[in-house]
Amino acid sequence: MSQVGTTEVIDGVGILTIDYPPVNALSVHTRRALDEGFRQFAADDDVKAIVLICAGRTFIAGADISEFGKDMGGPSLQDVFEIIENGGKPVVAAIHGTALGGGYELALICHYRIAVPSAKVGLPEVALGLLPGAGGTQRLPRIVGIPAALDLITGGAPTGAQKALALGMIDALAEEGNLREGAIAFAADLIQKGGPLTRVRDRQDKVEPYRGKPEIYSEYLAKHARAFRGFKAPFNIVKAIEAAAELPFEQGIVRERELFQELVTSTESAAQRYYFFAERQGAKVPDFAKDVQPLAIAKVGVIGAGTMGTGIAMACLDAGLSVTMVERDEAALDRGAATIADTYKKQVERGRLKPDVAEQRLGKLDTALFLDAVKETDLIIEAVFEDMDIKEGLFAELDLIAKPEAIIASNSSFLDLNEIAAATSRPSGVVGLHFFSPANVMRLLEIVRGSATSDTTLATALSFAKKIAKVPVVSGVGPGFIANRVMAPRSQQALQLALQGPEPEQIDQAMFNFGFAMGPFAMADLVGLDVIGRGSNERTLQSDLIKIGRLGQKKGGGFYDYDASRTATPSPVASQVIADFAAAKGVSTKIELTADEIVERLLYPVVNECAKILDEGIAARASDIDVACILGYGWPVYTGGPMFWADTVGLGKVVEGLEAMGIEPAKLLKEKAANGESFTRG
Ligand code: T1G
Repeated sequence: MSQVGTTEVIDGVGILTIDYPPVNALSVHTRRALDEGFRQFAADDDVKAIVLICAGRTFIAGADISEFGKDMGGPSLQDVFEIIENGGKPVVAAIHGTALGGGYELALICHYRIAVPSAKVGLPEVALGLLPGAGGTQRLPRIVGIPAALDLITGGAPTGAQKALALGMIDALAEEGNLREGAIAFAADLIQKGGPLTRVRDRQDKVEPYRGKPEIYSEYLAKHARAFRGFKAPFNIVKAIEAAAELPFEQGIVRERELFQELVTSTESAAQRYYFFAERQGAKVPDFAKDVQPLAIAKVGVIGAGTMGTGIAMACLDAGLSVTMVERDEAALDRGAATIADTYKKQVERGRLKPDVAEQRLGKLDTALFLDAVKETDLIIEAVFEDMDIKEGLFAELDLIAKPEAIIASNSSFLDLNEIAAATSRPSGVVGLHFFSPANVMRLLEIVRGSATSDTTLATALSFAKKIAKVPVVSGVGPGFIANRVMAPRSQQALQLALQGPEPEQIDQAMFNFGFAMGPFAMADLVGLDVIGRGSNERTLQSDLIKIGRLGQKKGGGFYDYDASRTATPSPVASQVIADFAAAKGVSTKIELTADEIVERLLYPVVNECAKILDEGIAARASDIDVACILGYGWPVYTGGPMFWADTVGLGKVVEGLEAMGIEPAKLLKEKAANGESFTRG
């Protein structure tokens, strides 16, 4: 037996334990262990039933994503599944942690599934731009029916054990912490009872009622058009599930394999698999700090009860932390506290949050008018007005109040963290925690490392990010850090282009078709032109629009006109303001561009800025920049982010495009293009 699998036999029950850290992925080692173990039990007459169980943190969490695109080696998943499903002896999958993707498909091959209450099962392949390629699209519908299978597989979210039991995704629950005994007893009972073995593939009762109804699938795709826009996998998943209703099992499996092959060779899936690892890579403590013990964070002080302060407070409360929110202005403090209470109330009303959990969270929120209230907190996060004098004064005060080992963080989106840290006697304990609004929803957290930030502070910030379910990206100190800085050229280019002819709606449409939720002009109107243009005194397109009372969606329209339901229409007034501004700036050349040309004009400069911050060391790796843009700005994940996308386009083409625009390509970009290298292709 390979070291990954161990076998034993107890009273006629063969037990195969898989142990392949960290998540028992279905690598070649695991497939070999399964193959050997099941062949051994098939040949052993003493074995009358089999339990498949895993060691470590979880049941099998799926195929080994790192194997895709390489020679997989060893027995194939199909060969292994064949031995299990048709070995003639009842097989019980004993599930703890998560049985996901190929792991849950393996459980569906088994004749029975038993799980502990804390376990979760699911088919999340859609997040990797794939579909369940080991029979999941054919077997799951035979358990839960077509409608539920459509939701479960195009959604990809795991299902908790209780609900899985109700849906039939598992057959029984074992006592928490007693899975092995529970599974052996379940198998022993099967031996006792005897009787025919039913394979999931042989079940028809859940799919028959949906046979010959193609409208189910067209209606489903129409209903989810917005969510599926730009992706490939959901469409192939729906086709595969339709095959489960329309075709005999064996033909359905062939169809599934065809549809899987289309996806696994697509750029979209390559991008989404790249992103899976990119998110995790950025969250890792850097090697130089890996032996450092992060500080324990249980109590958080939040200074400022505005939009960001209340969002940050909720992010911490949602993670079970205690929060003391301080705001000097009593009315503002009351508004902040009311916002938090109201948000939880709405979540309870919508059934998204249990009332007792909302109570628990609110019970951990204290509010105060004085900074002294945060003297016992482990981490203090300031979210006050973006003004250096205000922040320096506040940090100096906090330095005198906070515990010596407390970390003080700034939520600033662009101010120099080193300057802020210098206002304290503890620069090693100062870090930037740049949240994106709404802070309790957006998953990106830019961790800004100052020149004096210690390894312990950095490791604690990364650990805190994971605790509050954020995806951290570490940034050096520089204006706009990572996401805001690299995405700024997109807006700048859009404004410049609008002066040369293309209307805002044409530019926005090109960005929407590329995969953004909305274009820069629609975004500016949504955020508010007074917010977007805040801080600059020079005359801009925004200032001209603000001057005539056009602040965006909230007041008087902006680049677009809006009706009472805030539906946007092109604005002749805004077009005239743009024309007048262009004339005032002496811009006379009018150009016509295709959508692809608009994409190049707006996004090649973004790639250029990415190359600059990589070269400057503001970002440690290209994939961090991709994570920041995908999570911070909704860059379409199926393109992998600006760096992965630039490699797909070809760095040489990007360099040529920039030069044609009169933009000097970044040194690193030119070097990589000249050397035929890439940013993200290993
Ligand atoms: N393959 C390879 N490595 C994986 C992996 C996988 N499937 N899942 C996790 N890892 C690594 C991960 O990179 C990290 O590595 C470590 O394990 C811990 O992960 C045929 C085609 C299971 C819920 O999509 O959702 O099956 O950074 O930090 O937060 O139809 O991992 O330590 O070096 O995420 O506790 C389908 C993906 C695959 C599940 C655990 N399966 N994994 O979360 O730990 S495709 C998935 C997860 C497939 C079949 C198809 C999560 C988790 P490192 P982690 P976690």
